[in-house]
Amino acid sequence: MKRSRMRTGIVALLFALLLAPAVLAEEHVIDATEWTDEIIEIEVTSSGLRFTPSEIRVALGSTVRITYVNGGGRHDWVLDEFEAATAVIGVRQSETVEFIADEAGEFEFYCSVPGHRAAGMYGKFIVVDMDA
Ligand SMILES: [Cu+2]
Repeated sequence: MKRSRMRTGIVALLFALLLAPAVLAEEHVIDATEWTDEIIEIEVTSSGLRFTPSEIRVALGSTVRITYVNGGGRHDWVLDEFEAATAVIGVRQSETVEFIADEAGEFEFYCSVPGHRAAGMYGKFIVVDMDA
């Protein structure tokens, strides 16, 4: 009895270990609110019509440098509220944009190629007022 329960536990643990990387890749969150570097440098990649990370958190007032590395297709990385946008680039190309996150709130970055945002090519950009 005891042994079979332990075996079930081990099988469950193995399953969790096997599944964990896939789940992390799907819902990758970067929380840079505690980063103390002068410039918050984050690499964003895409695979199909998905960005990774899909959620980025920074502290209000941060200087943010996003480097978008295109994993396939033709895409860009756009964040309207901070007037940040790369050009539409091809596979394995990259482009960097820099801006100051000077407004707190929850925003959405996306790909502006027609149909891509609607198909799920977007993510959350959250600016946290650490003094609030
Ligand atoms: Cu796109």
